[in-house]
Amino acid sequence: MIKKYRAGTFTEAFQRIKEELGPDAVILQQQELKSSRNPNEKVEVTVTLDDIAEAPPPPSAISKDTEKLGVYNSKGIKPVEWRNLDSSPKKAAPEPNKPVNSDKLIDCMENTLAEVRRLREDFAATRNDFLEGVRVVRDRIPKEFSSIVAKLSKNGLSAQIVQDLLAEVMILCSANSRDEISIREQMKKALANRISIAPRPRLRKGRPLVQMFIGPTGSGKSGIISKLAGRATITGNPNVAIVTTDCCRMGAMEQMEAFAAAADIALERIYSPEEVPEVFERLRDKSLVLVDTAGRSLGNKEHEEDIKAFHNAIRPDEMHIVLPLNMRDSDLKKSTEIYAALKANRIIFTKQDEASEQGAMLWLPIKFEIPLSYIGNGQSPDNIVSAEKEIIAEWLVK
Ligand SMILES: Nc1nc2c(ncn2[C@@H]2O[C@H](COP(=O)(O)OP(=O)(O)O)[C@@H](O)[C@H]2O)c(=O)[nH]1
Ligand SMILES: [Mg+2]
Repeated sequence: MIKKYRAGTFTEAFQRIKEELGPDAVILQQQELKSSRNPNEKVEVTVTLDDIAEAPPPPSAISKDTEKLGVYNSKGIKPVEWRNLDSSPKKAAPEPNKPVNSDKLIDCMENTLAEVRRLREDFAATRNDFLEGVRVVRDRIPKEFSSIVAKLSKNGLSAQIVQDLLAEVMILCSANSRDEISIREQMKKALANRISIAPRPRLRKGRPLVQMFIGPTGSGKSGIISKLAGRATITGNPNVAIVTTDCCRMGAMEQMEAFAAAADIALERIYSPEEVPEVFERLRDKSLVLVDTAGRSLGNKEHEEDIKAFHNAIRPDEMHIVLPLNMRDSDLKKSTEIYAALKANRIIFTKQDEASEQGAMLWLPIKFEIPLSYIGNGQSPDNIVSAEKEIIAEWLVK
């Protein structure tokens, strides 16, 4: 039920509503009448008794000039002060689409700024605590171990890995055998236990072992291939062939052709995956086939698709990612992520001789669960080593 009450003042109207409908009346709307023919009707109040959900306060709680009736909106209940509305100043209801009050906006911005300042102070305090923690940890390292810890940190191994290694070595080196040589030897053992090495490739009869090499431009792929081919012929296996898919880049082909001719090694060029079966049919009697590829900038999707297509056609026994050890850690991670997705299952580091940090030889294979196969350590044809735990551990403690 909806009812409208007209009166000279809101007080009169509310008085009548209270008398007729009692405290359960719900005010839906109240308005001043702009043009009324009856001079005694200046206001109009619309009420209902329908959607009451909460009992109003008991009559004893109603004071004379602040009488609390239930004043509700249609969605819920809002007890409001039942005042003499004619005498109290009217509060303007917020109008939709009206610009936000600029004082409120300034208040809001000041609060946000205060919060940002507080967060900045919290962050500075946390950072100081952290640095203090690092200093305390360093100070707590027995001084006999500080030199080896400094070497590992200089080689780019994280504090967490170093701490882990140190914990093991401290247990292995009893208090009376903590001389520099013993600590170094125990550390090398702890490192060697963690270095991940791929099984040695095995040549077999009837079908060549196929090794494919991928990696960024200039990482040393062709260099590794010529070193491996040279090493195979020198150690008595002349039955080696090189296949290259890097046929378009200026100078790349000429370089490989010159090497193959000088070393008397068979060289095949493959321009598209469709040519793979025919070329590999010709190489059926070889014992080792080394596949060179072109390198491109990171994230080149076309290049990734090419590698996938060649990989699917060749189906190599081993897929090696060739990475220069002097690359930044973040780039090593990005490259490995991309090439691991292209089914790489071996890591080769080149330019070991030029790298100021050797730590990636430990953490990268662990992080991606891809073992190391070879290390290139110079530009001469014999600057290649099959990855060996002891050799790498030695580099890491230098
Ligand atoms: N110092 C050093 N230079 C290397 C090594 N491996 C490759 N290089 C050099 O890196 C450059 C690029 O090598 P290359 O094999 O053509 O890279 P590719 O583009 O991946 O085939 C050449 O100048 C190589 O001599 C290495 O182990 N040590
Ligand atoms: Mg090359």
